[in-house]
Amino acid sequence: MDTPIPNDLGAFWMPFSANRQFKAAPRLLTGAKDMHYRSANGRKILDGTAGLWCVNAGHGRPEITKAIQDQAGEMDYAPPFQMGHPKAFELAARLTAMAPDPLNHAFFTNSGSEAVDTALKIALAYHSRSGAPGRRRLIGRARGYHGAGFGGISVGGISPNRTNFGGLLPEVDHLAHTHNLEQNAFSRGQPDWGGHLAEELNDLVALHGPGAIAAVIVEPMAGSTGVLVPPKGYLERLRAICDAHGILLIFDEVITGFGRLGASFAAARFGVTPDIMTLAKGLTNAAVPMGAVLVSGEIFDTFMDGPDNIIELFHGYTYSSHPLACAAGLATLALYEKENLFERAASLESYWQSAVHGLQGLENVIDIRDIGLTAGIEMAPRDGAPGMRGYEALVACFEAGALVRVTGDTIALSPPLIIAETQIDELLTIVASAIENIS
Ligand code: PXG
Repeated sequence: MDTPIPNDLGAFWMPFSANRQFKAAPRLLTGAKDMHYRSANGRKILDGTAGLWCVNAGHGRPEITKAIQDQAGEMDYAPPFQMGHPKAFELAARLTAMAPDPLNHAFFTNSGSEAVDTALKIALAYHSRSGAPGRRRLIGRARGYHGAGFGGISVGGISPNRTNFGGLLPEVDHLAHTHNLEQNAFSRGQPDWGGHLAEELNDLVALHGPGAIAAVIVEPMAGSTGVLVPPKGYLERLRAICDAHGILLIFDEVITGFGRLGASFAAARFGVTPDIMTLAKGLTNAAVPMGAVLVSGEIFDTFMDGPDNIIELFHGYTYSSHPLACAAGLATLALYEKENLFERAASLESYWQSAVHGLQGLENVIDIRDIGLTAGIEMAPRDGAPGMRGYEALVACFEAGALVRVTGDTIALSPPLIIAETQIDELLTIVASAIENIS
């Protein structure tokens, strides 16, 4: 029997959505298991986006469900300020054990946006406390997405996310993005061209002086603006320039963490370790909201120098390290390990790459890019109607039984890491026929 559809969609102000367009023709999801959603009218929808880049272990995993249920029965909530509960410490220990050295300490938040704001505040406070209070400038990158908080939209580089919201944070600059169709269209994996773009950071150091920049924040692979894969040598160069000038490097791994790129983190895949890392999404397989900020021992220790009875960082949230989120996180990390899901993603990468690049040659497709289990398939915008081809592709895929994500006219794919090769074929067949049917 079909699940009843709510008859009044008016009250809910939907986030990052065209509310009126959606409510005129709603796409409601009412169930999820493994690789599939179920729509309100009972159709099975293949999940090509792991929800929103977050359900890395697939939907409805019983181990995670049970851990959340058990925790809810045992203790629903514990205050995180001046109190603790065991799973928070356990999760921090497990998470930092997975992360590259020296990222040895974890601060918990409830979302990626909060993780980013937390990371920026930690970076500023670190310099303040280590004798360099003049380091207040934050550097983001064009086309970067770092969540929806004021910190995140200030360092973020997506214009509609920034306009209408006042003056934002002062003392922010942006590096150029690395997307270049002329040089890099249809690159497989990391593009050859563009490593030199990191040198712009040197220009900003020269402009503002050697002691002005606190931190640089980048997504190692920019997800939201359409899977922008770092050019060869780019991240390495950023790291070297940061080191040369005492600038903290922050990797926003909200999307790239937890196996998405075929390794625990992008830092491990690319062999470049940041000083601070932001996480969310796959941390709990998205079953309970949670984010985290990992910091190096040196940063943490800088805060541990005053009297023992003084709070070291005046920052935190009511739901930091919420017991249900910690339970979900522990079960999720255990599942990743038990099923070797990061290795599985790595071993699927070449099959995935061939499948997505198989769409080259379709009408209007001007670029295909990939890394790990992600892909961006970019279509030329229709004259006078940018974004319409993308939206029509989303609707056509949904009607044909696949969930994809679009940003502008780029289709972004990021399936759960449990996807089978036959399901990769099915997903790409649906995407190809959607593109073929769009004028
Ligand atoms: N950083 C990055 C790199 C993200 O991708 C956030 C921070 C913010 O996380 P929260 O949990 O506050 O949403 C994100 C979120 C998309 C899309 O369509 C991506 C995100 C959110 C919404 C849509 O690509 N990523």
